[in-house]
Amino acid sequence: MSAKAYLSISNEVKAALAAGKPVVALESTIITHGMPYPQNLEMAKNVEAVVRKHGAVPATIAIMDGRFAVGVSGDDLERLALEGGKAAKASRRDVAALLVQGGMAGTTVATTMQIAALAGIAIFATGGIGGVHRGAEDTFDISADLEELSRTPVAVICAGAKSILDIGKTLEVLETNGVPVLGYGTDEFPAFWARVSGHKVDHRFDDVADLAKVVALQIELGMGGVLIANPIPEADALDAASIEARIAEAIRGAETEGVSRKALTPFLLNRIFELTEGRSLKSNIALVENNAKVAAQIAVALAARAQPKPAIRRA
Ligand code: PSU
Ligand code: MN
Repeated sequence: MSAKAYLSISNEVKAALAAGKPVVALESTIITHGMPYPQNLEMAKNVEAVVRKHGAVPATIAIMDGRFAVGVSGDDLERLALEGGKAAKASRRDVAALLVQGGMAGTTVATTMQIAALAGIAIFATGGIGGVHRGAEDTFDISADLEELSRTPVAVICAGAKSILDIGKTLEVLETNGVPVLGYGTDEFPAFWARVSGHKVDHRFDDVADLAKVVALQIELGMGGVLIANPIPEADALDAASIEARIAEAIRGAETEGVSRKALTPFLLNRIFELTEGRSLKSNIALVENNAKVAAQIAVALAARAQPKPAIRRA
């Protein structure tokens, strides 16, 4: 049985894919482990609306009842959002076990990429990717997202990486993995809540049609994924110095409480939301919506071209 046997694609997404219409994949760890209820559900619905407004069909991806669900909506979306951190967090290594257990899981960037590729979706919007954690020289904590980007033919539109990570090391690993890091309207790789990080992207593009060309070519060449960095809108950005102090405090808390491995990112996100009294959450939602808009525009540009045919497609 192939991995495709586990796919459950909604009728709307299936019809859009069959007709070559633009589709944008959306992840779900951001729903289960990235934000509290009910803001997570509201965010998920708003992001889908943004994708539609810009001419594409949204496909929220999760593991539901032991299946790869593509186009999660309605009651299922509500169930996932309510379950929150009690649901599993599915990275690549968890997938087979979770399918066997038949449960519900938020899919990380890595797993959402895998499932999107399986379904034939090339464009995926998220908030921030996982990466190399600060202190990784001791902990070895490097997100599986970075490896997935090197092998799975999907373009991920993000607002960079949070500085809960070591952004310099994250970019080094992406370089080692051969992942193109493109800036949309920026020379700098953004730092999630801040528009700048002090680190450059590999290539800057100011036109979504050009980004679509690069994505199509990367996929045609069978060279894996693409990371597109789209800075948070100016009006929603937070003051870099004050957020940095909160991040440092959250990391100290994780160390004191001995939080590590897959629990670390959700712990830090939650602490930072508390420490900023929700301001970080508001910005987080704004940047995801902004990424959904750009992803939809790229998907529209890509659909206007010949459909990319992946040279290699692996689950
Ligand atoms: N970074 C964020 N918000 C998030 C995540 C990362 O700013 O919600 C989620 C994404 O789903 C990402 C995952 O793929 O956390 C990375 O987890 P880990 O570091 O355990 O690989
Ligand atoms: Mn990790």
